[in-house]
Amino acid sequence: MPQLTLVIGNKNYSSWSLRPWLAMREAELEFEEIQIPLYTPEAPAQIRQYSPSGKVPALQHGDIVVWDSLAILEYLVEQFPAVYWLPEDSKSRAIARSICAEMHSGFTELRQRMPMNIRARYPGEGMTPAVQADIARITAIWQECRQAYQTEGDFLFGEFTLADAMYAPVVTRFITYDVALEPICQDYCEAIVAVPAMQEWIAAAHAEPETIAMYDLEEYSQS
Ligand SMILES: N[C@@H](CCC(=O)N[C@@H](CS)C(=O)NCC(=O)O)C(=O)O
Repeated sequence: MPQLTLVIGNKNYSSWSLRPWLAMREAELEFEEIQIPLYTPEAPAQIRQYSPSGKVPALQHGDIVVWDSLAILEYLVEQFPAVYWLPEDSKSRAIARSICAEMHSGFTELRQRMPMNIRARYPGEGMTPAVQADIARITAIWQECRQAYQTEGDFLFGEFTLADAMYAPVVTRFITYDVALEPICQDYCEAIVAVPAMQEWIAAAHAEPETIAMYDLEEYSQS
């Protein structure tokens, strides 16, 4: 089996990197990790060594390179069919794929105004009517899924799937910006944070020395 290598950015800031990393960890795949601190003078050239788009994440599998988080997840589903990546029945799979795609292409206001910054706490920052609308849609998705699958486990479709990996960075944003949630969504956030691989990523984010000034609001910084 060819070697798997995932190229990622800073664990504190790189939400797109977290998604495939978490999915691969939960799937118990063995992989090497290459980490490139983002937005340094050297970063663009370093990233282009691995990723034609100049963005992370990128996955190397032998002589195959896949870039862009959603393409990486699709590739993993194809290459490792024994892993429980998605719910089994067609209707649930259709919903799971749709909400993964909706995350990938949408929620731009939330992503821009509440960037992932795991070790920071910025209560109330970033909230606008458009962000509120993104949050309302995300929490509607979560509520619908949790209500439908709550007897099967703690995640969106009961067992952990790619949908949970896609929404995990939203969970960290809700913590950083102290977004008030209904209990059902709060419980879901707690379930995501409790995933051992998520704990590992969060601890690594706290241990990283690098900072990215545009994502750190000095007045609230705890460091
Ligand atoms: N659509 C891409 C987005 C990738 C992306 O924007 N990655 C950011 C880090 S989270 C990046 O590489 N930024 C570095 C840069 O733009 O120079 C995906 O889903 O992977």
